[in-house]
Amino acid sequence: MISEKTIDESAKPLIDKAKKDKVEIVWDRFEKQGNNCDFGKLGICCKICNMGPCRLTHPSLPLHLRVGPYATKAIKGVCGANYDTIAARNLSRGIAAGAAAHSDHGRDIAHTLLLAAEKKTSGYDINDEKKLMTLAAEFEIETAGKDKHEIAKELALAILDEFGTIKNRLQFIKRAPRVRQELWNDLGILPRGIDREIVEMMHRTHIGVDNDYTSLILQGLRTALSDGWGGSMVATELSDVLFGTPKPVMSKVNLGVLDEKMVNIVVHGHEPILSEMLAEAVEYPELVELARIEGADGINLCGMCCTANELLMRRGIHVAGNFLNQELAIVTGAVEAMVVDVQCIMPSLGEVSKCYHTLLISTSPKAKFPNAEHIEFDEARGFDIAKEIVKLAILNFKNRNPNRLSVPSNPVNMMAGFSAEAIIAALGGSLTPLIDAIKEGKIMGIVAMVGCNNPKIVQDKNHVEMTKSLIKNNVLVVETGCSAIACAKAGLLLPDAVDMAGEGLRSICKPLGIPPVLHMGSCVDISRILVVAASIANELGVDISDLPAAAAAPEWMSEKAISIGAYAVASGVYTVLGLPPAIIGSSKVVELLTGSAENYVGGKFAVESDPIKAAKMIMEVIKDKRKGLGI
Ligand code: SF4
Ligand code: MSK
Repeated sequence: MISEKTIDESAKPLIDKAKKDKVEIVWDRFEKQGNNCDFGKLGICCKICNMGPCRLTHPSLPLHLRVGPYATKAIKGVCGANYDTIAARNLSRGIAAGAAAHSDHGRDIAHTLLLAAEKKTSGYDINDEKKLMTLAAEFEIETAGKDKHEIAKELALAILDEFGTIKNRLQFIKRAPRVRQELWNDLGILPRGIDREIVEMMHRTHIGVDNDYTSLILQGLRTALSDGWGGSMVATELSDVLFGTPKPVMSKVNLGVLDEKMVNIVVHGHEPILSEMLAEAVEYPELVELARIEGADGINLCGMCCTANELLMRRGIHVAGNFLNQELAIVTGAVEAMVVDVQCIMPSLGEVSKCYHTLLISTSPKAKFPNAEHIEFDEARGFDIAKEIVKLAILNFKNRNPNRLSVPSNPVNMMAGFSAEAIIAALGGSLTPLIDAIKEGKIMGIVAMVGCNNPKIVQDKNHVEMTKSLIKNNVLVVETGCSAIACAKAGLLLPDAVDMAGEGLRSICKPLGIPPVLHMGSCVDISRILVVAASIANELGVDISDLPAAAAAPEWMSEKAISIGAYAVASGVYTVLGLPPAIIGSSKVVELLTGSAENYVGGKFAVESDPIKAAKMIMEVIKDKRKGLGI
């Protein structure tokens, strides 16, 4: 049943159409999987060395896996690793992979800034000089008598140094409250270098290295912190320098943003580097004219997943959808080119695009796809490559099959662009009005709603229901990634959505003309949320863990989401997951992450798949924190 797959009205007819067109999409493959591997779900299988793969028996395994020919009697791996070591190693490796993805994205942006500073690119320059100067001051770069390119070069080099092993302390850590920095230092989880923590995590999880689950998890938290306060923050801040710091902007969202009469180009993935050039190229007069010659009304650029969020935040470019919408965009039969870079791009897209006329174009040297055309991106020729891609899309317009064309109508209006700077500007220049509203109880607290879609959950349902419940209880919700797109599709990212909010929250948002749910950007932009949380804590003279704040990832699926959850907890934030990570085979790892973690770092995980119950759990924590602050 389609209602068990999605609540997105623009997606529903296309799920039907995929079936009619005999195109296999994500829900079909999910169904074919049947039950997930029971050992995998519990996190008690290990394939770290070739004495395995090892799997351990467990009372919660189904009978046929405990008795009989497929059963295992082992309670330890061949090397002697127990439940706790195996579960902790698996989880920590997931954190390392997620942190690597975010941080390598950050490194690419830093590298682009360096090339732009050296004037070795085509199309890139310093866009936000104010942010450049703020960051230069933060990195103690002497600016007197230097031009912006010299300063940008020094900043890019200083930031590239954050990835290495010499400095021994990430610069952005200083943004956290001093008590938090001391706590991280005392626990031995203060991140030293971005690559260093990821590499050390991989080293520690090699066979026969770190075999103590607490020690593994602590290094997992340090690795995650090197993402949130390191790689992700680098990606956000330097993207702002290159492409501008977001300001409130109106846009449209859902698969209805595709236009039957236009050449449709969908950018999908995560990095703004190529997509920013494409946004310029679609306005290039010769290409606009070529589109007309080819019989189209014009060129329609729209986005998918976090590349969408990057373009939306800075340019108001329309958003076609979030993670589970990616194949459906092609199923419309109206997409001339889907241009992808890295992360969250389904390997199935090439197969799906073969069923229509869509060109799937991969662009990153790090990410190639079956059945895709590869046009490798190079910053030195950025604008030229973007024009080449747009031209290919235009020339593909004539290959559309009108009998396979079906674009949903009714895109939804939305507001985005809430960087930390934009929130402060909307509040009149400081966070004080927000802090006062929290103190007075008009705003009970702040919740960061983040993360993906997952076919295990009806698409968008938990993001939307949980958000609605929280705003009704006067909680300001800040969102990023696919969560923000989910709520945008449901109309929650509009100033009018204050009518769904409680009286207190409404009384704050309405006069400011802002929605009760603020879109803060892509997944790496969760670092913007950390900055706001740290600023509020600093203003109040408390730690982040004292704030009436929480985080939630109700439909998470990626390793990046594991890293995000881990740095939220390590930063002192109560974090509710809609689905459990694969650790439940180790009661000790579960207890550490959902219980005693709070004694160490002031934050902990909880798991609840019912969005209303999850919202209630968060409200309880928010009330407790308010009590703790005496407000
Ligand atoms: Fe098995 Fe140990 Fe090798 Fe893992 S590391 S596969 S538990 S022997
Ligand atoms: S894109 S990591 S599916 S949020 Fe950032 Fe969406 Fe999750 Fe990817």
